[in-house]
Amino acid sequence: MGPVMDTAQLEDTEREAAARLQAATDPDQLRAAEYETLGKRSALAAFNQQLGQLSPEERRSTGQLLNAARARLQAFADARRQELEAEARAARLEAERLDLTEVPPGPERGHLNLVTQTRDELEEVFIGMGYAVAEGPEVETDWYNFEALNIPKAHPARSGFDTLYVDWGEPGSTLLRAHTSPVQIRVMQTQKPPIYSIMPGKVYRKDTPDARHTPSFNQIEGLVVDKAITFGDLAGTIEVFTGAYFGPAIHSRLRPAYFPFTEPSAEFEITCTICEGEGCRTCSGTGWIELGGCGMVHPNVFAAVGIDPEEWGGFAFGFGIDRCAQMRHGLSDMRVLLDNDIRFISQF
Ligand code: 2NM
Repeated sequence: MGPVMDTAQLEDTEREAAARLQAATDPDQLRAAEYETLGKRSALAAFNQQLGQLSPEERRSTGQLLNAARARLQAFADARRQELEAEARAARLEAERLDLTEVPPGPERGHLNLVTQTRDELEEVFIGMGYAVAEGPEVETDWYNFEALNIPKAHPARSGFDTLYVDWGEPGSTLLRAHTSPVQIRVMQTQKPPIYSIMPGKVYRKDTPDARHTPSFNQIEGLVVDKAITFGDLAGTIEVFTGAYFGPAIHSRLRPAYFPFTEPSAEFEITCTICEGEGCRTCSGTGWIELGGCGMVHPNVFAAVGIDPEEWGGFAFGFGIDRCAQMRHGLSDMRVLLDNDIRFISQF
């Protein structure tokens, strides 16, 4: 007869096996620990091999003890596996997490370009006065850019000196718009009066860049078509817009001028924003700075778009967005607006 099994030793073995399983920190380690504690070469298996040396009664009761210990250890190992797999899954999710709402903080954050900010602010002023905002193509036809605007065939602007023509269709038929007035023509063709609209956008001229000119710049033109519109309405509109954008210290005045598309026509000046009217180098001591042009819509323009000039009247005006930004911020050289130099851009 062999030795009677030492149940205290079995308890120790079970405790050690449980500690070994608990010590595993990932599923691979757990598999190794299971092999060591429950496998063929484990201390537990060694107990099983001793069973054969026992009497039949002892074998039954000891066998039950061993089976119960094995079942508890296996259950413990299974629970530990679930725990470790859940931890591994949570760690992987955390590592792979992407925060799509993240916004880089502080000065690294981008913003709208100065010209866009200026355009948005000017649009707000006119929207506040009841105007709609219209847009149109930057590549235009001779008809929309010149003909419909009552600009004669012999006008110097129609020579290749000022206008950037595009190599498309008949020579001289297609061009980069030199003003946003073609959009006003398109609005009058497609909408019935009353019309209160502004047309902001890029325009192109064959200019060599210098401190005061860039070959592409931004313009806003405005158009009103309604009954009983007077020159006084035009002057009042320009005065209100000037004060709303530049501030209550800045006023406007009109000076007679000539444009083919308006009659009568005027250039408008505003109080010099540098000296507020005192007279300085920027305004050549006059206290005034020229900003744009305006006038009452010419009957020939109304005729081109099929609006009856006996029934409807209107005024139009135009000015540079870039020039507004220049005067608000004291820019001495317009070319900085196209340079894309981050040292300039990030100041606004
Ligand atoms: C200006 C100055 C004066 C103008 C006129 C028209 C139209 F389509 F009604 F004939 N559009 N824009 C106009 C008038 C533009 O810009 C300096």
